[in-house]
Amino acid sequence: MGMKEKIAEIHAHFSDEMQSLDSTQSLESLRVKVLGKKGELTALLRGMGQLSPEERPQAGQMINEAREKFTGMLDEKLREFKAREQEEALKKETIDVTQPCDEPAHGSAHPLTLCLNEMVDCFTGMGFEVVEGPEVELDHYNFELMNIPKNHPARDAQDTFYIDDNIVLRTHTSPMQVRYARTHQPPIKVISPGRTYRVDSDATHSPMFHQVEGLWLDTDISFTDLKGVYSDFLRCFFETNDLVVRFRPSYFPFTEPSVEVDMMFTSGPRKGKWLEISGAGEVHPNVVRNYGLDPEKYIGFAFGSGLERLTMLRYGVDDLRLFFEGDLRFLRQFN
Ligand code: 2NL
Repeated sequence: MGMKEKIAEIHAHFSDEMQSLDSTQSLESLRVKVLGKKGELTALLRGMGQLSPEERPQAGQMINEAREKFTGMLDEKLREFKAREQEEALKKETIDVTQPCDEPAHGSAHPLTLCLNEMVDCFTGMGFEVVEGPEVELDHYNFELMNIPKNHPARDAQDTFYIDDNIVLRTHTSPMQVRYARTHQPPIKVISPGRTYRVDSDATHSPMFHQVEGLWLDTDISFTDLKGVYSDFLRCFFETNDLVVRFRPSYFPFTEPSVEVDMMFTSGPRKGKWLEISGAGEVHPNVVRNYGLDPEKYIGFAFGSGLERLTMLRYGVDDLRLFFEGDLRFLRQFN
């Protein structure tokens, strides 16, 4: 039998077997059987030694052509199988996205953060801008420019954390408002939320606590504006119109006159009890002067509210320390 017939026989055989292939596995066995080291076509190549030198080139060419043809057919079939197998796998491995499963664990905002965001929303809604500043503050800004003189008891090392003779942990956020007022022209209408520090620790006092202080200064901002703005804020924050507000005379070095703000719910379970909310007042002329402004021309009000106090009232929390202990049983209730 000549080379041509031998190849034709292998080809016929190969084509038959190609027909009955059903997997990549049987395909690879056929590849080995025909094209492998001990394969049928490879055997022909080995047998070329017996051919005459004139026959060899033509025989070699025929074998190589057959080899290329078979490889091409096998590779095409392989692609077909792979595509089919992938399709079947995808069908089999379909995920049922409607099947119920465990909720992934996720965190939530701290109650103080929730209430601070509420406060910021209420005040920005009335046109206030939010300004923030350093917690480590110069004594000069924290006390001197806020009209708190050198011998004032608030300056005592027993009440204030001193870094050195001239530097303190701020005891309120108003020094930031001094920084702001000295670099901006009126109207000045800002709130400054942030951490503040005082040497104090019990069920209602923490050495670190948060204040939201407010300042509105212009040529014509009166005590009436304070009453309106702060009452509106409380109705916004507690989400009710059923509350009354009163302004009780008080004293702060940086405001004159100064008041304590109280509120009372007029409905619901906490109806009828006055609650102390905040300190406030008209900005003292000395402080206006320290802002670099003429107190004959500019006037306004300021207030300082404790975020922890307002959050306790809003959620009915009775111990301030719960905010700082990180007990998840407590924190999860504010989801
Ligand atoms: C308090 C009292 C207060 C302010 C804070 C303030 C004052 C000026 C400028 C900017 Cl002059 N901010 N803040 C005013 C009145 C009272 O805090 O014991 N609050 C819990």
